[in-house]
Amino acid sequence: FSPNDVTVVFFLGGPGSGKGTQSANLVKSYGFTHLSAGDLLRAEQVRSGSQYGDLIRDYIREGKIVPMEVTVALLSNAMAETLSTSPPAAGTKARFLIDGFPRKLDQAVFFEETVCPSELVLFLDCPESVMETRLLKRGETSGRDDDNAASIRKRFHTFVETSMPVVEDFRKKDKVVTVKADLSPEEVSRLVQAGIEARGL
Ligand code: UP5
Ligand code: MG
Repeated sequence: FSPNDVTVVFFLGGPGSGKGTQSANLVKSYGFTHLSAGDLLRAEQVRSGSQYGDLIRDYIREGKIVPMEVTVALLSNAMAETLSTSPPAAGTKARFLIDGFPRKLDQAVFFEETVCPSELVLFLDCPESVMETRLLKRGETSGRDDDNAASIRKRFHTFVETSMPVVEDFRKKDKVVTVKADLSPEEVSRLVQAGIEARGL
């Protein structure tokens, strides 16, 4: 597909900041197609015949970032699939909310050069203590391999060291809308919507 056919918004924020929760609202209110890089990786991990299953499981449990060739292929395939099954009306673009990607500077560059430049970056800003409480609670029932104290610590470390520089880089380009995320889901949702509308999306 051509970059001219799509609008891409990156949705970033630490582990447990609420990206998945808020994405559901944005799909309803703004007609985005939600693509969570983590969800796509978890689906690929359990897909029978995948050559990447073991690799993805190990990376996720260690809170490390899966090599970008895998993630970018999953994302661009999902975008192509959406465009072919439900093409946008003539004269309009398909809108994609890409949740949890890019997590490393070179991934941002690679995606924007080979797939499509982003229009906007939404960043959920949340203290680690709040995210930790949420993830430990979710871990009681989520079944996610990385919702345990040891993996959570590693995810936070990777986020600070490797993923925040992506946000800072987009900030320099004035592409980032930062939203305070340690509020109720409803309050965060209102702030996210206000941020999106202020940017005319
Ligand atoms: N919750 C949400 N909002 C709340 C609120 N306002 N108040 C109170 N509670 C709130 O929320 C987390 C929990 O908090 C839920 O129980 C929710 O009800 C509650 P959620 O909306 O799921 O937050 P989210 O930010 O989506 O958290 P998630 O755990 O999905 O974030 P991660 O970024 O850690 O996970 P992701 O799935 O994106 O990635 C997992 C791993 O995959 C990475 O660590 C990495 O190993 C790998 N990965 C890559 O390698 N490359 C990629 O590009 C992407 C992922
Ligand atoms: Mg998520």
